[in-house]
Amino acid sequence: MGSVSDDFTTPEQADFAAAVQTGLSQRPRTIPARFFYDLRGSELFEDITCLPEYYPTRTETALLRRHAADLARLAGQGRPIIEFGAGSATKTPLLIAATGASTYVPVDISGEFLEQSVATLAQAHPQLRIVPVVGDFSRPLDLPQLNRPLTGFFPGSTIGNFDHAAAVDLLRSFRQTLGKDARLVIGIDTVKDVPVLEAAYDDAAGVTAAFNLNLLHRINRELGGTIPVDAFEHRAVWDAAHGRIEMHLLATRDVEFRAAGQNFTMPRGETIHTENSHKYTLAEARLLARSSGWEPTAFWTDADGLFGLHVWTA
Ligand code: AVI
Repeated sequence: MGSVSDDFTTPEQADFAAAVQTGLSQRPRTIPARFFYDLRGSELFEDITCLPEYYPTRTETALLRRHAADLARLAGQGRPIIEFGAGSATKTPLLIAATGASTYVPVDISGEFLEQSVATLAQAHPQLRIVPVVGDFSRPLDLPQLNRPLTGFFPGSTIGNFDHAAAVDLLRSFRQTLGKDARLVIGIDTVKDVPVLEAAYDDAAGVTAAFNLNLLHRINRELGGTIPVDAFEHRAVWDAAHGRIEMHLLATRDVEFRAAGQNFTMPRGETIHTENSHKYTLAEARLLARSSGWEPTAFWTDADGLFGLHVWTA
């Protein structure tokens, strides 16, 4: 019998297998949220962003549109934009147009995903210089030669998927990567009424449920899993103590299965914790900026206070 790294040959598969082995063996059981995003998971996430209950995407997009003139003034005009993540076909062009950037540097760990989004952007903006960087943006990066200072872009409240300590580390590392006089345009979801929050993560059409359950299908597809997916249900609950929505997969009966070369048993009622999505009040968001070496410069929200768009200065 080979070890896990022999059985699951690509580095991505070995990483996934190791995370599943460790995560399903501990209590509470967890699988890190980054494993949601295989091809199917990425498609489902795109569908989530269009759901009526999922307010973040359309609210942030409207804020980028409404505050184009403010962004031109405060986010740094004509600077190269470094986006942490492969970029969104809608939001990225809005920031580029607002600030008049002529160079765009998307940073993503997945070369394939990066290629796709670069191709879409290049077609729509033939005059834009696009310099994709394949790399892990959670570590300080060496960027190509660029005209400094730089403006970073981290939309979507992706910061919310990191625990507080990890969020501070990440934002510090952005600061280091971006360098002197940098600006960061960052979208951060706000704390709001619990029913609104829970509906955003448990929509009526069941798309978020499918996104969560896809993680189990992915284990079955890629790691020789025998998980009876029909025995699991999606749960999304607001945890007031931590200020976050937690997503779980709940076993609705006793189950036994194999995954990543190991046997697991789970009694009915136990869950696998799959994601945290932290929400920040304005005061908490400012504290997050200052604890990670940034100075909060500007903040905009919509009439209902559903989402926050911030500009920070290094
Ligand atoms: C990517 N991230 C910011 C999303 C969020 O809202 O935390 C992921 C997501 N999970 C369920 N719905 C959306």
